[in-house]
Amino acid sequence: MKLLKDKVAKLSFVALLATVTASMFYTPTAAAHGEKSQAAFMRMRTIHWFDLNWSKEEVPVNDTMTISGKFFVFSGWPETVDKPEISFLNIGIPGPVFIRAGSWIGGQLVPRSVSLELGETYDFKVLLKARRPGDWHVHTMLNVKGGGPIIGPGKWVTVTGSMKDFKNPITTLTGETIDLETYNLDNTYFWHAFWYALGLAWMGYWMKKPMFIPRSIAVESGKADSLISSTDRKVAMGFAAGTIAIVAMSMSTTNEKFPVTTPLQAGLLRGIKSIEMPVTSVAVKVEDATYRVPGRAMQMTLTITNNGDSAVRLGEFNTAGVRFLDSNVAQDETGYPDDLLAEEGLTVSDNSPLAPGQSRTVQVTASDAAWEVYRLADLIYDPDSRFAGLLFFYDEAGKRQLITIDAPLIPTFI
Ligand SMILES: [Cu+2]
Repeated sequence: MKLLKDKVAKLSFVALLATVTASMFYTPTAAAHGEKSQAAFMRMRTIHWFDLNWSKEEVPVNDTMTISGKFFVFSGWPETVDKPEISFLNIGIPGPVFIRAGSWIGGQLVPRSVSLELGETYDFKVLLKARRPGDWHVHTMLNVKGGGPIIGPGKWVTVTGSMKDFKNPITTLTGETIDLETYNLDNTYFWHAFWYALGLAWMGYWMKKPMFIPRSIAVESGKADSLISSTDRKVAMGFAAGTIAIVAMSMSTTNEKFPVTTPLQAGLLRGIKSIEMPVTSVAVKVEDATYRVPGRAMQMTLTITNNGDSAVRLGEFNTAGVRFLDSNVAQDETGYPDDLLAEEGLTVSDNSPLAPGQSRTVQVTASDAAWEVYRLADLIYDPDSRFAGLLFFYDEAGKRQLITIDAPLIPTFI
């Protein structure tokens, strides 16, 4: 009987250990990386990312992929976020699992911060080169000085291969080709080790002799001078003169080895070209907009007027990176991230073609788990219950029009 008890005790201990160990190694996959926790109204009323395209979903180390698309700088920019006068086109990844080989806005290379204007739409492209194997959630992202990170949609991209093989060659203007991944590393290690060793040598020289109590007694009894001998003084001078000599010599040999160097290139890039957006012929008035708390949907009453010469239908509503589509009108062909794509998320009370010259008031419901998963429902906690988004209308020829809307978003409670 006792034997059995012992066995049970032992086994439960093992089970406990296993549980603890398992829980230590359990890391739930996060599908979003930062943006969910940001204020919903801020995500809806700053940068609208659209027409995004990730050129690949799987990339071997050293291969490149591009993320391209457009972003609209919302005109009703929140007060608490500085205007994007100094912004930087970034990419949201956990460290350099890719390197950014290039990034462009409006066709211009943007390695520095740029000035963007409210109400303008820009196209961008980022060229990424795979470095570290793994599954990475790659976000487009804009950093706004005085505002913080504005995180765009993220998509999972797999990097295969081995990081050992990663190369980052670059040819300098002096004609030398170097690998930025390892360039100058030995030199950095050498000089740091050298000066550290010199510091240790200085300490070692004094530490050979007793350090504290005998010296303290000598100082207190007025014999402090006896602690530093003439040899000590010579050694000190040797270290001082040697250090100055090594600094001067190594500085001049470095200048000989690298005769052409330039200062760090910096400074804001202004005059970034925005896209000339086509004149729209659809007018939309948001009569009211509500969302149920708790709930997974928002509702809008829209009065749509077609001033063009072709009948139009509403295909998409896009806010904070979540795309609600009416699958009868629009389908996604870009491999947009699943968790942000509501393929049949948009319901319009009457989405029959709206003839030219006609006006119609419709009930539009944008509904998907994403509304809750991406915590847009958390607008209830925000100090400004207003939303903004993009509406995409399609005419009979499939031509698309983009209309931006914004209005108060009023909660309704069950
Ligand atoms: Cu992410």
